[in-house]
Amino acid sequence: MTTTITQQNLLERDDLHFSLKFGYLGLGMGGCSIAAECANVKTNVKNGHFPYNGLLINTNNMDFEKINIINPNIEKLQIGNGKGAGRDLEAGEKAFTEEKEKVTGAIKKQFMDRDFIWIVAGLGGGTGTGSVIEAIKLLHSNGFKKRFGLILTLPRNKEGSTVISNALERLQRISKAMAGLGSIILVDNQKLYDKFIKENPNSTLADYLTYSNNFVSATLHELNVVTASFKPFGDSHFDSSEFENLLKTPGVLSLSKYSVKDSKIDLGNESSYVPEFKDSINNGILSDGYKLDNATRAAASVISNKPTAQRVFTLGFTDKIETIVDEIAPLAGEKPIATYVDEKARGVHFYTVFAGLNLPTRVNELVVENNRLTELQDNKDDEDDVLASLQTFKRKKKQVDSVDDLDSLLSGNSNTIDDFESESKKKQEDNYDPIEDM
Ligand SMILES: Nc1nc2c(ncn2[C@@H]2O[C@H](COP(=O)(O)OP(=O)(O)OP(=O)(O)O)[C@@H](O)[C@H]2O)c(=O)[nH]1
Ligand SMILES: [Mg+2]
Repeated sequence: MTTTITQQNLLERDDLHFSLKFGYLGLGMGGCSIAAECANVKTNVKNGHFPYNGLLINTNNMDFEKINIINPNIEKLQIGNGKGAGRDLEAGEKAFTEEKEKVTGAIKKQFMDRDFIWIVAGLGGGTGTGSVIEAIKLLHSNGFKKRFGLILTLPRNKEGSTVISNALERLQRISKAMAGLGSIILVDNQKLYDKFIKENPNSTLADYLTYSNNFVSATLHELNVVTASFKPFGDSHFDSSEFENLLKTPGVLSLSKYSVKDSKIDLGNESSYVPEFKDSINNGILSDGYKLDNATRAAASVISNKPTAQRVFTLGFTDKIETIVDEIAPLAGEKPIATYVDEKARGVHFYTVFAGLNLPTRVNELVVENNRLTELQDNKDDEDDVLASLQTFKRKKKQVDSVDDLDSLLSGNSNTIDDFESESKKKQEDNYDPIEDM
């Protein structure tokens, strides 16, 4: 599967550096799958074959078997009964809390030397979603204060009301605590899925999940490499410590990338790159629908090979990029623009990061979808009410107007209310089969 993001073959090179040593704490099936993929990144760099590590926590033992682990620095920890939390938030939370000491020990052991930890969970299930708040509290109070962020997936519309309401319940609580956390990266499964099935109509959901997990992994690794590896061109610079500050900024992080052929950029003609660069910012990589003018920090990095850099990275060009970022995020306290030379680059690559954002409009959409499903359920309940009211229906007793009728009444052969009641009782019996009774 191809990801357009690794055009520079970053994984095959041995001449790269990393800004931060990431540790990935995966919670639940989705969280563990993404965390493993991110921690599996393997490079040719000496003493950096596996620059990241991971701790995978799940209540479902079998799920660990489904995860592809190539990095020996990834540990697994089973909590709860080994059978999963069955989309039950409380069960997931309980499993985590009950084994807090074991988890704390594993976290300290695994992440001691890490610069930054990502808590990763797929929102919507029982284990990951149920334990994410406890995991936040645990890192916060065990030496990782302000040194961790969240990677959370947002469910697709068709995943059902339990999944959507689980996700919204925890998002609501997380959003209230956002000021005390590092950055949050949202992976919008609906957005990535729509794009994926359009391009791969014959693929499966499992293919999509693999693709999306690779995509998240490549995005984070690429950003981490870009900020540390390449020679700044000119005096503007965006370095590892600034990258770290971005990640530590409370609020949601929006990431974007735009790659274009070297020859396409024509400085005499802004339409050769400006509209597409702006679009890339609004479309984001992993999620979109942000009010970017709320950003408290922003950064843009542009990379090309030397001949292109000498032609393109003029004062006029960096001024243009700076103006665009400034117009989009006027309130950002810092917004460094940096240009770099990567001798091996093919094409020109624009990366932007906007930090300190509020939740995106996708969350609104999920609330609307949740309300629609609740309303549907209410209407369904109304139908059930019709049945229930039918059960309470009482037929008026027949007027006794002849001797025959009186006889039948006395003999118990009449078709009266009692019959109806015994009928409905029968219908409530366990083995009652409505089809047989038709
Ligand atoms: N991008 C991506 N999303 C995933 C993946 N697996 C699950 N998800 C999303 O995460 C949500 C939660 O699912 P799981 O992670 O399987 O749930 P869990 O935390 O294991 O919870 P329980 O199984 O209920 O104990 C799903 O509804 C999906 O939207 C994955 O591999 N990649
Ligand atoms: Mg599970």
